[in-house]
Amino acid sequence: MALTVSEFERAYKEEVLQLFAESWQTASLDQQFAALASLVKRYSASDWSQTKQAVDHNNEKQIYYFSIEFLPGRMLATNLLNLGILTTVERAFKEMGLNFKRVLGMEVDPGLGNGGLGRLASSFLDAMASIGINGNGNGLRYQTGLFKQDFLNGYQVELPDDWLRNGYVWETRKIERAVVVRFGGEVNLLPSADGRLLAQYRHTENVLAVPYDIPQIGYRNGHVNTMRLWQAEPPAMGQPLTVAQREEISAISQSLYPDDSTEAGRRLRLRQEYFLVSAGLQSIVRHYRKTHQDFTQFAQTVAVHINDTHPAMAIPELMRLLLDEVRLDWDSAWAITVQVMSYTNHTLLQEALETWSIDLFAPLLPRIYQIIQEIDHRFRSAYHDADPALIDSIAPLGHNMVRMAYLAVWGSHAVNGVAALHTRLLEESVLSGWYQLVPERFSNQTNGITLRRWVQLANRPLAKLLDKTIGSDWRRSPLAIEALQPFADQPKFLHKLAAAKLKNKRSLAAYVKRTVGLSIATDAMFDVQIKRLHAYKRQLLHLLRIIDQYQTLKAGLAGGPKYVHIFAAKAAPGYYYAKEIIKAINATADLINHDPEVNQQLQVAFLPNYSVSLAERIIAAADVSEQISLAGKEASGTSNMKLMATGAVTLATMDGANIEIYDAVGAANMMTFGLSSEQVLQHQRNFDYSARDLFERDPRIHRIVSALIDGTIPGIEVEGQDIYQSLIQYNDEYFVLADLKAYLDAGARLDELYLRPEAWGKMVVANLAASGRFSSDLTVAGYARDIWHVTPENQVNRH
Ligand code: 26V
Repeated sequence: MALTVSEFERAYKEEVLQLFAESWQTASLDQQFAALASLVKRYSASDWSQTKQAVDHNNEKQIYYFSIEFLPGRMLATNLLNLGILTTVERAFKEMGLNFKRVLGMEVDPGLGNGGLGRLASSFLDAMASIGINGNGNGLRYQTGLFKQDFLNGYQVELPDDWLRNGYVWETRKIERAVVVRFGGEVNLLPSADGRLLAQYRHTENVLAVPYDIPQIGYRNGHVNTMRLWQAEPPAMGQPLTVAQREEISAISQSLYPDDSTEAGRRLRLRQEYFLVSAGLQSIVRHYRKTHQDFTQFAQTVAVHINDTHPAMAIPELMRLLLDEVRLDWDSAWAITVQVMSYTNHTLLQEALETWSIDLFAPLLPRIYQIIQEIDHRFRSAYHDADPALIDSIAPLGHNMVRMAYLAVWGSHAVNGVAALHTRLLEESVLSGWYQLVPERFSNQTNGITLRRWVQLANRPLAKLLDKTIGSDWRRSPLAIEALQPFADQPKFLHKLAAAKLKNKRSLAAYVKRTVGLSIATDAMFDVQIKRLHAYKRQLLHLLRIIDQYQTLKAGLAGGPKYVHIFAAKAAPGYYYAKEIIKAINATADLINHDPEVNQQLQVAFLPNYSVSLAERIIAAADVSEQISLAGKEASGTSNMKLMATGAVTLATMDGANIEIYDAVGAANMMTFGLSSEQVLQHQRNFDYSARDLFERDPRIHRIVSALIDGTIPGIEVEGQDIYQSLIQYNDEYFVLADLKAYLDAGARLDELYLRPEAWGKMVVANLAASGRFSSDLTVAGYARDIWHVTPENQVNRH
């Protein structure tokens, strides 16, 4: 939009006055934020309304991205950038003598997700708006988000995230769009006048689903989509409810599950999933009916994307609506459902694949269960001449369970994995039976990231340098950054690049000092591992390398660059082992940071409360990106992409999207090591891996691992012992010791390169130049073409 600095200043001052009866000079930072955000919302309102009108008027297809998690991050800077008024507003704030950065910092960072899956959902919403697709988010408005993490004596403590305390400026409550979601009770199928059975519900628990809409502003294209979050409330009318009944209802949107794996509270989780799905689909069907007489156009105008299996009940729920409310026959309803639905799988880990026991499922969702039985029955009959053992092993119902992934594949016309290796492994293992049956449904759509957030906003020194060096096309066309490649050989440019990195390191160092009181050396290599804490992600492997570095320094064998190891990671509250690793890292950090014999060379900072906004601070400052999961376990990873896009060099196993980064940058510009997924599989099949052998035979490994139990690291008597046992006694499930030697060697090679600034700079440039392909704009363009069958208004191409 067009806006001059003085126009904006006038509007802003008036906004402060109107909202708070306060002059702009005396407004608090909170008030400054609220006024600016409310102006931005106003600026986007007409585009928002016009986008919605155009969709209906032209009967355009809409994508609904169903996800139990979203991690949007702070939205003010993004919205200003996407409206095209960021620099205008910055200038105005400067002129008024106000601190723009601090105002941005006043915004809450909604933690409505756990990690990569939720962040991906939000990056897709940004991308859909930005390439001009009508794509809406459908999620839950959790009252409390993911816990806030703090450390007490090195242990993780969890604090509630009361993110709505001061209201959420971007949302609008739409009570007139509320729908009722029903649970439990009984269903009777009664004969009706049309000769078909009519589902009659009795004694159901009725929950009011109230939508809150948030605008999702496209990048400088006037396109504004909607993220809709549902809140569960007791209905205003009907039977009076007891306090306990009301609480059971509110509990549905009360809090985000901090772990997808715990047994506790499974019923509540199932209620959350159905609530999300039923509310979303009811509102889609209701909206469609406003402009259509029949359902012949439904699949041409609606696509529902199922983000992991959590919303897979969208399949039977749409069937329910089409059968019971629209009164279509089964075959028509099923044909529409399959055309509408598509499903992304996000994990190969068996323990994370969702199943529901029928004992739990059937009483809670009786009609949905009936429909799933029918789906299962018809699936089995459709393949009656196929191998019965195969069909039995992949049917939606089996072993007294509803198997959500299988239901999702059968009810969708498209299924995808999130990186090339992940998709291949899905086809070969987790979903191999399905791949045999319906191979044409499978495709790969490698994940992507919102480069605008991570580079344009979170790395201003780099963004400025890019503008000066190759012009500003890269801001709109992600692949335009390839023009940077020739500068890999220009020492002057490399010098500027290093200066930009140093600036980011200084900002991060100031933050580290402020928050954990540690002064980190900004002339050190910043070696970063940021992601959820999971055994398979192997933060432990990183810790063992730090112990090795410590022991080397203590032995008086210096050499190598200065290091600052930076961690950020939350552990699920019930994940005991992950919490022990956190304690072990914190204890090691304490030891190292306080030892004057080593702390000039080596430091370790574990920053509490990893979140989107903390990631924005860390990533810009990173030199090395640790992506060291056991091969075959990390579906994709996305911090790997964010870090390479900011010029960090990746130290990685051949896992997930690391492989695609490797393909993009070439062997010379990334450091890979370790077992391949095939080798891991082979060891698992042959039972020929012995961690104890490695420990006993390799003196270096022996020395490193022993530090966990011999008192070297004070304060981890219990944790050190447990971790040691997991490696030696229980034979190291995640092959940490198997990869340790290769990891140390790869690290040493990286050290040598770091000590040669020109060689390092060259690698950095190669990474930056190759980063464009990981834009989620391109990823989403792939979904649009292969899965949703829509054409973006703004053309973006991957190749
Ligand atoms: C994994 C595990 C592992 C063991 C115990 C419990 C548990 C629960 C959930 C999960 C993963 C759930 C799905 C998920 O978040 N997948 C992540 O999706 C990202 C976006 O596609 C992808 O980059 C990550 O590699 C993938 O882990």
